[in-house]
Amino acid sequence: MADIRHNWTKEQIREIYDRPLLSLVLDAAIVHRQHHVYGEVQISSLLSIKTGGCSEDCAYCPQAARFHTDVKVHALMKVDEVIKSAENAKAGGASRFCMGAAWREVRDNRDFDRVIDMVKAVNELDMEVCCTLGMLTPHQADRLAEAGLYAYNHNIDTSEEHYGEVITTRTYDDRLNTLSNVRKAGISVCSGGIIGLGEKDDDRVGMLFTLANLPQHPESVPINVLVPVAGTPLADNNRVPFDELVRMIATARIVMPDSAVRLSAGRLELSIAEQAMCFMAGANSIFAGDKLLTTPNPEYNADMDMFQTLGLKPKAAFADGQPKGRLKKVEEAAS
Ligand code: SAM
Ligand code: DTB
Ligand code: SF4
Repeated sequence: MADIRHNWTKEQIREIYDRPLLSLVLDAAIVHRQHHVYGEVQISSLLSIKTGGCSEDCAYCPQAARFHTDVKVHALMKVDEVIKSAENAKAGGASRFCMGAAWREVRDNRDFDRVIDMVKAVNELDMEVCCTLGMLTPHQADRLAEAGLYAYNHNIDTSEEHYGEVITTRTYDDRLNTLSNVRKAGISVCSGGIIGLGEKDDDRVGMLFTLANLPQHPESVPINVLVPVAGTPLADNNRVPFDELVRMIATARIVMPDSAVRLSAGRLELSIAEQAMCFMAGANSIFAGDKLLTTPNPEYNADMDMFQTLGLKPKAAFADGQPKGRLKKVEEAAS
């Protein structure tokens, strides 16, 4: 088994990232096989519970109010609509249900109370409940944990150095602070980023450096390929060549051996052969269903055909040893 390390240097990560592609994939596949059930893939389903009109300026995002995109603003959904959607996702084989809101941060108001009700209701369905709602205070993280939230997604997106080129309305430290609040509340952490934002290879390495040196690795690391959306500042960015995605996934797998590495946004542009290489390089989680938050994703049946072809199988909910309900609160765990 590979050591779980939190003292990676950028040079060590860069050396891995630069290995000849097939050697890198083989190295990652070995780590993957030692730390995970090879061929088992976690399936998450996404639902945008509050869409568009966001006050932030994330240059990639179709939901930022300041960019003129085709996204229609939609207020927070009703609890029963969300339950129906979660039931459909479960019937389709998803073990995790992730609810996303186009918010800069959570506010302590009736909308948050309603999200808490959604979390409780989806938890009752015996699915792993996940949310991505923007920045959280310690108290808000605690309320979510009490309601049965299993995981919280909050991406650092890129390196600390490149962050200001992409987002100016919040800082890298704001992101890290929320991740720390989530961790302390005993919620499983999901954090990764996007490639194709105009970053250099060193920024990709820098992003993995930040994640891999957190006091505890995120349980889940989504690697998104930019979905360029008309009206956003990054709409005309060059497409990321698939070998660079494979490199990123393989490097994430090697530096965070126990984490689930999620092949996230951007799958619609990848062939089955290209996705197969990502799975071989250590990806063991996907978003399934024909929509991400606002952009399209492969059809569910097409994904199941791909699973059949590649000999992959969906992972059951709560199969990684984390029981339903919150992880031990950090201060409790330490005492
Ligand atoms: N507003 C919350 C936040 O920013 O944390 C939650 C929703 S936000 C849409 C969730 C994540 O989606 C972002 O952190 C970003 O990594 C990803 N994302 C947004 N737009 C994207 C795009 N066009 N392509 C790829 N990933 C994208
Ligand atoms: C993540 O890392 N990727 C998902 C999820 N976490 C919330 C979001 C991808 C969004 C892609 C653009 C869209 O559909 O709006
Ligand atoms: Fe808002 Fe999240 Fe989109 Fe940024 S990524 S504009 S915070 S919805």
